[in-house]
Amino acid sequence: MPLTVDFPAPVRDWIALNLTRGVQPDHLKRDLASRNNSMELSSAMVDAVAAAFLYGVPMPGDTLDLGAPVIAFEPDPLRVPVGPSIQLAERKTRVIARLQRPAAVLLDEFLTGSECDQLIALARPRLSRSTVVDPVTGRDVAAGHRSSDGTFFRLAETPLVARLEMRIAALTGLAAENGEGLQLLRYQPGAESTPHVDYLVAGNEMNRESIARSGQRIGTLLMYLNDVEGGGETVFPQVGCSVVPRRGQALYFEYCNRAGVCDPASLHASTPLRSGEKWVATKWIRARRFVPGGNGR
Ligand code: PD2
Ligand code: ZN
Repeated sequence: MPLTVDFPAPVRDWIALNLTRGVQPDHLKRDLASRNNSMELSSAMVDAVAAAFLYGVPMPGDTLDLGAPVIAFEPDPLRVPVGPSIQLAERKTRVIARLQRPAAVLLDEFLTGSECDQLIALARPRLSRSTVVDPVTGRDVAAGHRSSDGTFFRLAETPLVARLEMRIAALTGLAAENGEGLQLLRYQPGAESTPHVDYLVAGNEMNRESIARSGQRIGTLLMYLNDVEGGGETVFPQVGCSVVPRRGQALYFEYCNRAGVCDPASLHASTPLRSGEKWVATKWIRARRFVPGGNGR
């Protein structure tokens, strides 16, 4: 029978701030224990906040259950159909490889060469420096983990974008409305995306409101629009796996199970591009219809 205790909001926020700054959980536990808290309570408080960062689960409220089961990620099967090829509306794509953890599939001929060129031509004149969400403030900031240029398209903004969104819906079995606006990214030499997870961490008000409006992000589709000359691989450092971008191919991975727990093994990055350009189109997919907030997320 778990024992329920008070969890004062200022203590929770202090733990969240220090975890965001990179302070080790054990250090925080010892610090709390030195201030008249039992080690069991100190550990439970830090573990509950750390779980929100690691597994994308909600931040604890103003009470805590001591002795509650430890959170662990249990993978669900990928939503994608099984088999060597998949019919996606008017187009058939071939499966190159599947990965169980993180749950992923690599697809050939997801887009035609002409579709890749058209997307690049649409995006090139409207590129600006990519932004990321600051985990503390929730605001968009330049640089951070990504040094590419990018632009977003509205849902069905052009006939090509609408056609691709139908293709993605057929792949995932999720409505096109669950998708955030298609994002086009261009990496130039030296540009990279440092290791991150795509699910939203409830560490700031903007992310909490975004999750409340549209549900958690549950999957990412990366569509590679050109062959790269060197570098620019999408890597999953927790599982030691990388994907080399090939024009027209797509990588789809899922990280949030039906219980709302997200997979830390989905940590990923784009390695620094050595020469030329890398173009990729990204679709982030929500658990429910995507309703953008003031910052577009
Ligand atoms: O361009 C990539 O390979 C990449 C890597 C990591 C893209 C993203 N994340 C993303 O758009 O979330
Ligand atoms: Zn990413």
